[in-house]
Amino acid sequence: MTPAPHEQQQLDDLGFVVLENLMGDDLLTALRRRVEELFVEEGAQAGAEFKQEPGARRLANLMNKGEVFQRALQTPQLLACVEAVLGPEYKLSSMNVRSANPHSDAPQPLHCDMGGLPDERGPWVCNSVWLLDDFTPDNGAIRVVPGSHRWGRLPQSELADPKARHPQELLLTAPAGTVVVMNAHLWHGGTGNRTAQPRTALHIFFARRDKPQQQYQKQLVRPEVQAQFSPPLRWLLALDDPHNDAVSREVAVRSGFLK
Ligand SMILES: O=C(O)CCC(=O)C(=O)O
Repeated sequence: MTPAPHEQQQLDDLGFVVLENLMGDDLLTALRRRVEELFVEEGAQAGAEFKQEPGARRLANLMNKGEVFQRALQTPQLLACVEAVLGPEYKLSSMNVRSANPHSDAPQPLHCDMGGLPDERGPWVCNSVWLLDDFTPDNGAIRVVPGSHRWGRLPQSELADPKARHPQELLLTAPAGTVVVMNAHLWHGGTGNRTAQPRTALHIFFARRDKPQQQYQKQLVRPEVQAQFSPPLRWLLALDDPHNDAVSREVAVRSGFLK
């Protein structure tokens, strides 16, 4: 499968594409239910395998935590867009939830994921933001600076205040069920949630296969869960890839996630 020509063009020119109603009602309902269950089950530990953030609830390591996440990862239109950004040699880097708390005013700074610029082979990170709630002008929708994935510069080295409004930024508002796929060298960040309700998104994050995973899946996903994965899922998680073992283990140790 390949993206429609207008989707490909948006990914190339703007750095993102908005896929409305990609989830369908069943998947949206199942994702919401499982995410809320996990927040209850994990309590204060939620997100601890990766990071916790003031002003937002987080979950991490979701390939370990339910079949519904496996289903989301294997959505053909998603993978077609990821391949359009990274080429055919890509893999899952991490799968997390970020839920901006009610009345959490502070925006995230504009950033590129993994703090990285494209290298001589091109882009190496691609993110997808799964809207589990409507994203509205007030509830912490994600902002993006269209075209910035091509600038070859990082916001933290260019901007006096990466948290401030950028003159070219666009706020991505869309209904729950939408998936935004972006070249993750695009300058982006969550905004403040000025409403009384949380604003929840699932992030399915991909890397080019030569780069490290943000979360080393082979170490994080329990062996009994891995044993049930189909060959395409094993490929997506790079479970049988010695190069991934070398690069992702090293990063996991350096970050303190693996001793
Ligand atoms: O969920 C969001 O609003 C975007 C979060 C994001 O860009 C990040 O945590 O790196």
